[in-house]
Amino acid sequence: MADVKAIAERLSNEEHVGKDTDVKAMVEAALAEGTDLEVILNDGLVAGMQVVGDKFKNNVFYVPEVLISARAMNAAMEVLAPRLTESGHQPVARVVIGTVKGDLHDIGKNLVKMMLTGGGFEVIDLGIDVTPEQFVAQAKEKNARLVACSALLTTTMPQMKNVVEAVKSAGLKNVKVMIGGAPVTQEYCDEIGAHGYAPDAASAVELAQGLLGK
Ligand code: B1M
Repeated sequence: MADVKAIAERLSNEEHVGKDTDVKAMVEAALAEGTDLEVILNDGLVAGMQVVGDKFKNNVFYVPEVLISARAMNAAMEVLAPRLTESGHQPVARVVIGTVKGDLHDIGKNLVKMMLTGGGFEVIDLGIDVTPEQFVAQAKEKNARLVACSALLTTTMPQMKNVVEAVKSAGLKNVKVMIGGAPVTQEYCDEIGAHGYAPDAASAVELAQGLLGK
């Protein structure tokens, strides 16, 4: 039986960060040995990304290390994802993510996307400059449970309020709106009636899980 904990360790250990080919090869080896797909995903990749998230929160890792670990996870997911799909595996939930209208900053949004993916969510990335209508249309079409909005400018933050209102007007009662970005605060979240705010990418995963009761 493959040692999937070694996959988590390779993803999140400071000495090994960046060895994306190693992580992919370890997942391939675990698959070849017939290791359960969910075990590889949850005890290997998701567990590893959780450690990465904790290290990021505690300033052990910075943005480059998180991006490198996430790249390794993505490389491994290329091998694992088709097998999971074949086996009928369901993601934790589907999330539609984007940077709001008028805003072109995407580094933080991409980190949140990668951490959510590492947390077992299926993330549909709408990119930057996303209108409230696009968030709603994609949430409906993809049957998403979460709409995740990022904003880095004080001038574009009000677009988050427009997203909250658009989701409400569309009658998407099961869809939660979560927000984040450097100028965004819990106070602002409460003011516009969004369901949740996370200050960083690791907290975004906990928030997403909490909002869906996972
Ligand atoms: Co611009 N920019 N920028 N910029 N930029 C800022 C944001 C600014 C603070 C710089 C400054 O003046 N000191 C300032 C905003 C001021 C304000 O509004 N109060 C600013 C400005 C003014 C501008 C322009 C208007 C400049 C101009 O053209 N005159 C212009 C606007 C363009 C536009 O969007 N329409 C502009 C352009 C750019 C670049 C294109 C050059 C580039 C963006 C490149 C890119 O993203 N692909 C850029 C950059 C890089 C920055 C800074 C330097 C860095 C932002 C960043 O990536 N941080 C920034 C100054 C700074 O922050 N020091 C600045 C790293 C990233 C990991 O952090 O995005 O905060 P962050 O994400 C964190 C959390 O916030 C959180 O998790 C992430 C990881 O922990 N998070 C979420 C983010 N989204 C979340 C969503 C969640 C939950 C958590 O749930 C959904």
